[in-house]
Amino acid sequence: MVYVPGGRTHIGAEDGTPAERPVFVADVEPFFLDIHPVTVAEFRRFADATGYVSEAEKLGDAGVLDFDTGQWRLVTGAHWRLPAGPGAPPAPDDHPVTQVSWNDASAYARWAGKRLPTEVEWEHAARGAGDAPDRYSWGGDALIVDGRHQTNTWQGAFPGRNSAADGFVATSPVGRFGRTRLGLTDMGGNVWQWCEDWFRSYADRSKPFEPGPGAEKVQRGGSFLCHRDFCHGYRVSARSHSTPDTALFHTGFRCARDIPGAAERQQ
Ligand SMILES: [Ca+2]
Repeated sequence: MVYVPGGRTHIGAEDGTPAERPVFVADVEPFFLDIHPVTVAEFRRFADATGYVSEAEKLGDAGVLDFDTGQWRLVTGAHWRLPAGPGAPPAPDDHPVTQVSWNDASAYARWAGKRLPTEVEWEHAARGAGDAPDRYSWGGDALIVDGRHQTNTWQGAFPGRNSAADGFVATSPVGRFGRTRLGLTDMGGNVWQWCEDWFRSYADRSKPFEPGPGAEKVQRGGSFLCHRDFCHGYRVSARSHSTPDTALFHTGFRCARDIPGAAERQQ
């Protein structure tokens, strides 16, 4: 894990989507954050040790995007071992685990003695724990630096033509892209990552909230499906959301951990 210093960070982007506004200031305590998303191999160790059965495995299907139409469909037999279904190759060990619901991610985190990050922690870390105004977590505003792709996203026309100019049609090995100034990777692109929070408007963030049926959890980071002209979800301020029982083949997670006594030491 990486030590993420505490500090004051502007959260959101006034030039982002409506969900990213209004920008607010947050004070964040130090914490540890996984260097990269939880991998298929790591999730397998959890499943083997505990006998855990994921929600997609219980339901018998999970969400896969049809690259040609851009439409999501439920594929029978898709789950974290076979993220695109039985007709496609199994998930490689060193890729981020996908087809895990928020509930699955939380169960893994508890087993590992960790927790999911809050979205404020996630953005604070993506901004280098230094309130960096950069659009992207690896710094700056460029997707290609010195001829190298900095992130695994969608190149070409969306939908219909995924040119995979970055080398990957779907997920990529963790650590391949986007090293940040804190040493984190995959904080933009590859897979969306579940956060602890319920998804709410920033304008309502201080108001009482009781999650009802259909309430959704926050996802951060963008994925291999994100196109710059559509969701552009790999910006540090971008947000997505889904119900906590939803499993999709472009969504994974990474874990955080508290530093005992950090809040007291910071005061
Ligand atoms: Ca790609």
